[in-house]
Amino acid sequence: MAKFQFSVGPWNVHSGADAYGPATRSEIDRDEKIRKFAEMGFSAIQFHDDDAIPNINQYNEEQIKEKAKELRKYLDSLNLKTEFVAPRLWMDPHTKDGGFTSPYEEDYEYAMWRAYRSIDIANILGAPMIVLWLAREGTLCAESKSPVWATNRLVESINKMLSYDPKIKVCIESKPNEPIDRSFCGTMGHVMAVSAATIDPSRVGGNVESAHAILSGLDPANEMGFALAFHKLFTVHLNDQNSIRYDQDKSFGVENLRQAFNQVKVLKENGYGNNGEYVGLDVKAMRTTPDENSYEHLANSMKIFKDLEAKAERFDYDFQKKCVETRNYEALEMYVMNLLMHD
Ligand code: GLO
Ligand code: MG
Repeated sequence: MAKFQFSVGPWNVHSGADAYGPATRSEIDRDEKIRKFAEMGFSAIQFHDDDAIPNINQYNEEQIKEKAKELRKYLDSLNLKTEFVAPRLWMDPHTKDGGFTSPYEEDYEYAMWRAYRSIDIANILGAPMIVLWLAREGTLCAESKSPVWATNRLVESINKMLSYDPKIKVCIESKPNEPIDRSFCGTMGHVMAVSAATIDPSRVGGNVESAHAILSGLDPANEMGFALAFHKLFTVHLNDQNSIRYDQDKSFGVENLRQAFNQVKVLKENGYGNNGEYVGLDVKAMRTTPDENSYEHLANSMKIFKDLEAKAERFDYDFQKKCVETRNYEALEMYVMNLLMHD
């Protein structure tokens, strides 16, 4: 069985600015972060289109491809793969009201331009898919957009991406809210339904982020299991989250170890990774973290994952079966507690 391989994005090391205060750490150069990720044992990098090509709006299609080729050389020199490219539509003034579901035609055209460019960049970097985190595809004012129209527009937009490139996969990262109030594609259930409505469902899947599932009031391992049942768990964004509040992106497992264990277990049980899927981390350092510990949350998340993997390895399926046969779920639960609490 393939060993789990890890991936991460440059945004996972950041300067600590939040909605209420400025940066608390110095900025680190993108290529320096990437070099450090390789040293830490990551196998692949996740990119926003404008992480790969900073100031992407200033360049034409050919220039973007040329710049992507330069980045590819750097990644090859470090023996790193690219997992995906994601159009960072939420940052641009054109898409302040969403892109694929913007009521303005010019914003829609711009969003599609960024999606096509992301596909071009993914092809050059050797990534099989683009990720759509649909940050602003929803409403701030509930009456401003029809959810029926918006859902159909989303399917239409994905169909255009699938037609633009016959091989590219489109992976939707669901999230119920933040920064938008009401998202059109909040859970894996939504993602699977959108996938089924496209012209090639086999190329449209999901990215389960632990924190996003928790924000939806759902269990992340169950969300992963649901997508796995349809062979559509294209990637994961592991992290943790204290209940339904602002999106926290805590280190994996620090808030709810049993829930984290079950995520590792469902991935392991279902051969996740055997088709080249990565264990993606989407974690942020706490704002108070000093410069010298800028990467610690990543190292911690990886260590917690690996330690839980070792626990999952020891999971006694015979005992589990016996407990189910006798309906002794108290014993099964205590077995899991003991497994997690003791060596
Ligand atoms: C925010 C998302 C974000 C995406 C990333 C890739 O809530 O989790 O980090 O995963 O931008 O599109
Ligand atoms: Mg994410």
